[in-house]
Amino acid sequence: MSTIEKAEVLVSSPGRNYVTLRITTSDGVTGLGDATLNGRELAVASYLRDHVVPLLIGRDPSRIEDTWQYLYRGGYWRRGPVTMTAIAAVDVALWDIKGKVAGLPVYQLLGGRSRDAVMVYGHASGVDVEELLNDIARFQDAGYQAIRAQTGVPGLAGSYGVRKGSVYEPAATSLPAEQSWSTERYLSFAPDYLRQVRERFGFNFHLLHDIHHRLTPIEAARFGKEVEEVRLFWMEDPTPAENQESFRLIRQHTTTPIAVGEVLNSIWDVQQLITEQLIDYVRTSVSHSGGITHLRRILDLAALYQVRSGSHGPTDLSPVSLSAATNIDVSIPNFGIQEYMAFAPETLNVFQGGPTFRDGALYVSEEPGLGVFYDDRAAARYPYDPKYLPVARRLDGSVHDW
Ligand code: EZ4
Ligand code: CO
Repeated sequence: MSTIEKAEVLVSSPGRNYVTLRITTSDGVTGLGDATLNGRELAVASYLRDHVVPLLIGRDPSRIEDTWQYLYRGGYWRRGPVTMTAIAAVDVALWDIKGKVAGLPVYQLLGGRSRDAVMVYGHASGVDVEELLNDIARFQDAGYQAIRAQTGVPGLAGSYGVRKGSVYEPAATSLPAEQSWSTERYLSFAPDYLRQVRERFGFNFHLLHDIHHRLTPIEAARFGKEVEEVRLFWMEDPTPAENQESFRLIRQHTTTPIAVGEVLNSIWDVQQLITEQLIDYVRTSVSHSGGITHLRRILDLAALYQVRSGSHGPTDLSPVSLSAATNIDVSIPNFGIQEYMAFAPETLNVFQGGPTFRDGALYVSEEPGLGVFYDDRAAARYPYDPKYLPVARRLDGSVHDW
């Protein structure tokens, strides 16, 4: 029997910080898992190194479900981003190994293809509306069929989702940067700029918008109602989702579709959102929600309630995660859309292979497993560089959801 011989936790910063788990079997097969948790990287690295790797040595790498249950139930302390990201890294690495052993890409092990292309959405942004409109034109020229639009709110310092230069990275400072927030200013500005986007570019593409947990349920209801004429593909994270039932209030007021889940980690975190049909897209990701094994379970539950996938996929999820996500996206019946941001060139020096982007879509790798290779020599040039996500404060100085 083949056994797990080695599990290495690799921390590097090629363009941004990544934590990667590499499992090697006694037959010399390696598998990669992404363990990156933006701004809290070393907590997951320690969880793996100190508490998970010792349990993996000598185990049968083919027993993916059993290993998942062993780490989840066996840890006693359940759920949460650190635990679920660590379990995800192990799970994804074992799927990678299983694919390589079988000589098949992972999607073949998940039932094969349901579609040829994986529609993605890109992030258009600008410090003001004019810059945003120019950016949307650029994304359309690059072939995107779905575009997320974010811009700065006049009078507020710093904005969520506005790119500086060619790469968007909100975790950019050695201590958390502070941004300001005013719900009143946002609500009187955002519906109007989304209307301007439709006036300029029409309705022949999918338009998305991320509220990033900033509104109360009744404010989100008002926003959703006001933008109905804009026909958003979705409004994302309209309100924090710890209280799943609060989405009922939003639903009672608006037909604007809702996407939630990038900060959630388990099927129980989205259970009520799904079973009560309070959302339209679930954004739990392969790396922050327990890996391929658990995300598939979430998406199967979602399919029963006509909730579709919309996996989180910014660059703080590594190319290993993007490959795993794409393998799920091509295979499931209830695929919705995949978030996608181009990686920095340094990232692609270290993580080689994975899906390819063409005409607004991702095409899955046909290599056995996930098809991503981690280049240790290249990684050695990019040591870990601690960075934090910003915090948001209201105009009276109190802390708001970032
Ligand atoms: O802010 O992943 O929809 N995408 C997002 C992301 C998150 C980052 C935080 O690390 O909301 O841009
Ligand atoms: Co988001």
